[in-house]
Amino acid sequence: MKVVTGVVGNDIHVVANRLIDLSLQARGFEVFNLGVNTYLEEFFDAAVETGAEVLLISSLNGEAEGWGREVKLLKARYKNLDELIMMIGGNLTVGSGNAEDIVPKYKGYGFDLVCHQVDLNTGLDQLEEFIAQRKTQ
Ligand code: B12
Repeated sequence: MKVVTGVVGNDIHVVANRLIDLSLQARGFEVFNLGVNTYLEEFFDAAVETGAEVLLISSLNGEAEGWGREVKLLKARYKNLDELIMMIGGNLTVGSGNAEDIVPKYKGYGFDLVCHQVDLNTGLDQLEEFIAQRKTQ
């Protein structure tokens, strides 16, 4: 299964991005890693170009909260992305914040899976469960 990943916006925190790339590969995914400083348009362009089934976005400095609001509007401009599984994780707000508030907000932005300050492997387990459930539907 193909996954496009990267760190959204003007965010240069690269360590988790490298770990995500390696961990996805270890789980058998084909990874297209756009790295840090990636804009939303670039994610959607890459999803179309590669035919990816999953878009996995990281945000570590918290600026995804700004970008997130544009997700639905932008995605609607692309054809054939209705089935794209949308996942986001890292530090999803600036400063402190709790998952009870943050998760519904990002689901409203159009993400299927939201992992605020969740360990990477726990998040990737959730992704695999989500994919398995979708296959049975
Ligand atoms: C190293 C670091 C830097 C380095 C980055 C070097 C580099 N090129 O990577 C430098 C010094 C450059 C830096 C700069 C800044 N940083 Co900094 N940085 C850190 C620090 C100390 C460690 C980050 C790291 O690499 N951790 C190791 C990795 C493995 O862990 P992680 O990033 O947390 O990722 C884990 C999880 O989040 C998860 N994960 C990540 N993405 C995803 C996605 C999914 C889907 C899932 C499931 C899980 C997942 O997986 C990882 C493993 O479990 C953190 C504080 C900390 N202790 O975490 C601050 C921190 C991330 N930085 C912060 C800030 C504010 C900045 C600056 C804005 C500071 C400034 N005023 O200039 C700038 C931002 C610049 C920019 N344009 O982005 C804040 C962000 C706070 C927020 N969100 O509100 C933090 C949390 C520090 C703090 N407590 O204030 N930083």
